[in-house]
Amino acid sequence: MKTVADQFVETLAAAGVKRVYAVVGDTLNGIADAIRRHGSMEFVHMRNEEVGAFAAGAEAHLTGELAVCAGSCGPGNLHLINGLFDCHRSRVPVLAIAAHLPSGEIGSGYFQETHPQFLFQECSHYCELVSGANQMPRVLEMAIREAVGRRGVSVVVIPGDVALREAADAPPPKPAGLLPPQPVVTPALPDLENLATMLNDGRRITLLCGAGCAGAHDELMAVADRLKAPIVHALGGKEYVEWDNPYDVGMTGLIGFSSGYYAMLDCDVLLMLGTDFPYRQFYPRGNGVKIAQVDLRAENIGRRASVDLGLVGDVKATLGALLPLLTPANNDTHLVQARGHYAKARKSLDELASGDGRGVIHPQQVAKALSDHASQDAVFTADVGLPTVWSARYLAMNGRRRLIGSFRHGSMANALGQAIGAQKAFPGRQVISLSGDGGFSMLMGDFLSLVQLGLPVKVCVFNNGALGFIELEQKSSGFINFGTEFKNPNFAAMAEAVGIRGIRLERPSEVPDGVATALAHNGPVLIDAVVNRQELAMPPAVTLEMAKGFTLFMAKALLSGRGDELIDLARTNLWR
Ligand SMILES: Cc1ncc(C[n+]2csc(CCOP(=O)(O)OP(=O)(O)O)c2C)c(N)n1
Ligand SMILES: [Mg+2]
Repeated sequence: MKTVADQFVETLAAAGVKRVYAVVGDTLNGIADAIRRHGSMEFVHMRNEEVGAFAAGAEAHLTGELAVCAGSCGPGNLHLINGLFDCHRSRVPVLAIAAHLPSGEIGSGYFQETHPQFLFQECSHYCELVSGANQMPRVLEMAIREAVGRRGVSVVVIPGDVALREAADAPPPKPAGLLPPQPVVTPALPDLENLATMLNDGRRITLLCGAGCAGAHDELMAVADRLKAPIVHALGGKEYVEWDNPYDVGMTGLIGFSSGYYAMLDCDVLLMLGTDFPYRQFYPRGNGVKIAQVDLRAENIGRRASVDLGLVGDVKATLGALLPLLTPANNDTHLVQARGHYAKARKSLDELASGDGRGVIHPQQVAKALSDHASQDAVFTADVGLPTVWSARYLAMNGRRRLIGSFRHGSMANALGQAIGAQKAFPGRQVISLSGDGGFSMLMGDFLSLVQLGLPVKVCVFNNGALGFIELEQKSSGFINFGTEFKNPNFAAMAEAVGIRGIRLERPSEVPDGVATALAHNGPVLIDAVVNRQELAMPPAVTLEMAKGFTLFMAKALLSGRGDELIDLARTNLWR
């Protein structure tokens, strides 16, 4: 007898799904067994469903194709939620299978009862309960189309017993109808002409580029050249924009650097391309600065900064159509200034990574060493917290390397799961997780999956013994550091104990060889990089508020007998 679960798996296969990241159990057993019997799809046995959702998200991010994760009823699928929020906000196509209670028990306060259709509502485009065999094929097909077409999460909630019923007689899914290709969206000519007029009238034009610039590198270079415009990027745009780019002036935002920050403020026209960069304080305000924005999603336009012109279109097609309407700029002063500023900012950042740590390893040195030694098509994943800062500033992109993080949802503990998904999707590529000690230990169970699944992921733990990013936050807002310290094990020894090569770095002189050896190792590795806890990752501009906060923090630290922390802070940051 063909079951609903069999039909479910056949549809997934027709949509090109190659694996399902999941923790099996009770109400999910039927679907898991159908996957086993179908034979064309891998059931990736995770330790925690949340990690499975991060893994599916990374796979979808890298391939652009549908990826799938699953959890059993109640707590099993609840664990998916945080990872799914990340997938949804990063706009990657992921289908979650939320197995549900036996259908006859729904609403009775049964063991493990939750209401997934409500719980997953906010982190999905589409979330429906399958209540009968005849309903399943259409629900699953609609879920797939929404996830892929609207780029985000769909959730199919399916009671365990419904999955085991006899399948309804439905035509087999047709891949071309299941996965219609994405349209190419170009604004109407009069709107492009308005944009061209604004840009042709500008003298100091800056481009702010985000993840929507994927695939538009050539067009971006041509427009920047025509306008002699510096290019600032948001973190989501880094992997698509930064490389082979003579107009690049770095990143803006809290974790960016000064040249990006000033190129944004010091322009008369800002053109935002495929970016939803959220920090409003970094946008130019007043003084006659004009802002234009191009985005595929109308709802993104004007929601961060008030725009003078908003166009709905994809960046590549829009820039291609815009280019012939632009007159070449005859003055490159703004670009030259911004580039000069960038060279200085880059030099001082590189100096911080030089390895002259006088006893302590500065995390910048480790990040730069990873970038220097990684293969040319490496996939990097970065944990939220300071590892994201080091990744933004020190990982060199080249058009083939990829960088994934939790850049919109901002969840800790993303990097290991994303590395698992990246390595599953690309077994032959080098995958490097830049993990915080907080992030790594938060979902450490799936470190064991590297052995179980045979994945040669390189995990670099930035072991600063603290929730470092939060310590910086606390300092700059006048709080004394509190609730942030870790009593960590020797992570390298721990790795060895579970069958993974461990390399511990305690001195700056050990970093280059240690990183090179780790990356050359033919299997999973953990680098336990014991880095400076008191590292001051300076934002591009220190506001009066931050300066006040910092002064208050210093006063409080002195008064509460924690002057030694201040000495450490000064010793490791000022006297380098
Ligand atoms: C799940 C979750 N909990 C809490 C936070 C708030 N938060 C952001 S960064 C951070 C510290 C991260 O510490 P760690 O992983 O050790 O990295 P570090 O900044 O020390 O390098 C915290 C607690 C979050 N973003 N996500
Ligand atoms: Mg830490």
